[in-house]
Amino acid sequence: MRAVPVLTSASPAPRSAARGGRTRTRLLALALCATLVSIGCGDEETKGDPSGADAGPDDGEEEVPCRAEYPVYHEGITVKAGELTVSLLTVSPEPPRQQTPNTWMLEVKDAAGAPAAGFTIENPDSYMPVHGHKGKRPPKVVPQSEPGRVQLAAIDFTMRGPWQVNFDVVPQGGTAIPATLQICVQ
Ligand SMILES: [Cu+2]
Repeated sequence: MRAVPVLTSASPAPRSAARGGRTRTRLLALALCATLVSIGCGDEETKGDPSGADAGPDDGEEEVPCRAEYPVYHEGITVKAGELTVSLLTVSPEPPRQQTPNTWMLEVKDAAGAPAAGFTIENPDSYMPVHGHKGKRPPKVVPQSEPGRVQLAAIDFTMRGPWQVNFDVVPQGGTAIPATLQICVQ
């Protein structure tokens, strides 16, 4: 049994376990950089603290360029949620911007292409997958009088780069369907 404490003290396992999620995120970001050969990524290794001593959820995170699946806002960005289709009608500011409240208008249509009725949008949030952090606070859902429309207000993006806006679409009498809009924040 003498070997056990020796192994424990010599092993980095406890530290790794405590920071597992963050380490995975950092590795993912580095892997993306390696495949993209993109600018700015090299800084992660030199400037970033490999011991992971950064204090906050996005303090000291390097900017990451947007890949093709994170488009700059344009007309026609949609996501399916079961039978329903959610379109991103307008964004303000345009393009979406960091560190300011963003307001998005969504339009939800049914399978026949008509404005959907009786649905709700719930649990909205903004999330930056490459760093594994959210915005400072979740957006607000603002119901609209026009059929099929709902506004997401005060969407928070803490930095530039590829972001997701996630929410549940709950059809009338149905169960929640998770949906994600991916967009490049300027
Ligand atoms: Cu970030």
